[in-house]
Amino acid sequence: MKKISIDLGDITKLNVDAIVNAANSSLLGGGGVDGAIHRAAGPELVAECRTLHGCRTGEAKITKGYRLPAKYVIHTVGPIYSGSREDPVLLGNCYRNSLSLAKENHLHSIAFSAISTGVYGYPLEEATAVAVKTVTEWLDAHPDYDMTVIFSCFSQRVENAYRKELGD
Ligand code: AR6
Repeated sequence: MKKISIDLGDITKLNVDAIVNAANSSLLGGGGVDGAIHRAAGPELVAECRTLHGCRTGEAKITKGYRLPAKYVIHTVGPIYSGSREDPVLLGNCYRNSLSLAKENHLHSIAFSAISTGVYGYPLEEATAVAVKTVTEWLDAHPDYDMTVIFSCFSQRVENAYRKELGD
């Protein structure tokens, strides 16, 4: 069975153990996928987020999913694209730390939004390459752990980028 798949649509509809939010360092909500997740989860989500005292770029924190079909939300903060060598390192950290946090919580399915590719300005093809490489490496490093990964694509353009990168 393939461990990685692509879903074209709204991440808030996915029935998985965890969805990964492209948050900002306050963790108190925002626009884009962050706004959609908070709206769908309900006000209990921001209440729990307030107890977490923010999140640094590249790190990840977990909350319950509340009114979402997903059991948990993993909040990670992608880099604001600058064109520096740090960008792919920080973006890779988002994917790796989210997967490790999911495993620590005994979760077995995770859906990622395309972190940093909206408001944060990361060029889509470059970000997709980092996402696919980091997730593939993590899965290869944990062959005995059952984890399925969905790349949630909100537009055809994003889906095309993932299909190309995955060779589908
Ligand atoms: N489901 C799946 N993907 C979505 C959805 C959705 N419902 N809505 C948008 N996307 P962005 P960033 C895609 O801007 O670049 C927020 O204000 C979107 O098409 O949400 O990491 C935060 O609070 C794009 O491909 O996140 C931060 O301040 C991807 O999600 C800042 O934006 C990411 O776009 C984070 O910026």
